Amino acid sequence: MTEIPKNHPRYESLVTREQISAGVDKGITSRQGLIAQGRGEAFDYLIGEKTIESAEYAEAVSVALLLLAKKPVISVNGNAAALAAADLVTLSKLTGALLEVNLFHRTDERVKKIIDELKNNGADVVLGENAEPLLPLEHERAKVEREGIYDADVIFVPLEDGDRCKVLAEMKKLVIAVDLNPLSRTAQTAHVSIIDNFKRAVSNMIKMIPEFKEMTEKDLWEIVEAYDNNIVLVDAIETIKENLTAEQNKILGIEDEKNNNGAQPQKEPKKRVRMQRNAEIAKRVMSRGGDLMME
Ligand code: PTJ
Repeated sequence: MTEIPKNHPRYESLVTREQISAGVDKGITSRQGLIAQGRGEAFDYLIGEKTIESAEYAEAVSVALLLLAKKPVISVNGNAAALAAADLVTLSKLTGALLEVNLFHRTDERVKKIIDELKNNGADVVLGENAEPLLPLEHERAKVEREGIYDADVIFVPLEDGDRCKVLAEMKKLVIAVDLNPLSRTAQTAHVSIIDNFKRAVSNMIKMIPEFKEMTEKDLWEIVEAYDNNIVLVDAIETIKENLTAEQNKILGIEDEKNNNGAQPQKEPKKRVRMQRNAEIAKRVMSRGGDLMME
């Protein structure tokens, strides 16, 4: 691995790149995973390389859902394993979710290596080796374990491809996806779309769990039912637009709203309003899945 100096302005991003590249060397990550990471990085750059408020909100709802689920499963691919194997194991232990390896560029060897990686990071059981083509898909992601993804009520899918996300949603499963691209089919098909860097997302979720575990089921359902995924998608796109406008203004020498008479920029209040609207539009996306889980 290339040594990245800690004071490099883009330290986190470069370390992540090294992790993915090391994943390829270990045979965990596919070469295509390098390209996927590049696309993710580009969107992370546009989003500001930080967890935006709406993403944090989606992460909180995801924690609530994983705790409420009867059979939650975390689907692990080559990129997720290279970036955050230890955190995925922690998330699984804290929520009771099963870990299952599910790959687009599937080889038995890579499945085995990812299972070993998760076990080396503390996992007891990892599904994936006995997968059968149970999903109506023409590619290898169709292969899932009956006891795992096939039977799950809530599935957490980092860096998904849009096809499987759609199929899982059609099977009435609740899908939580992490994808930095708010325009991707995955982000637009999932019930909860976390528009955040996968590493930040999982780490944030782990930190939230103790507080959520103190809550009653009723409180958790309230959080879930008040959620509207469209607001999260719109907010991510809005953030990108705002960031691009700020960059444009910088080049044109136009003063930022922030610098005008020291007043706060419009961004925060505007966002708050968008979030508050959320409660009013409650029970649209999530309540459908919620009802299913209550059956
Ligand atoms: O390990 P496999 O064989 O299952 O293959 C995994 C990849 C990721 C290669 C495969 O699923 C794939 O080709 O995915 P896509 O279609 O390139 O989609 C990946 C999505 O994840 C893109 O929309 C990226 O913007 C997004 N992405 C990439 N890196 C990150 C990310 N989102 C969050 N965090 C990241 N670190």
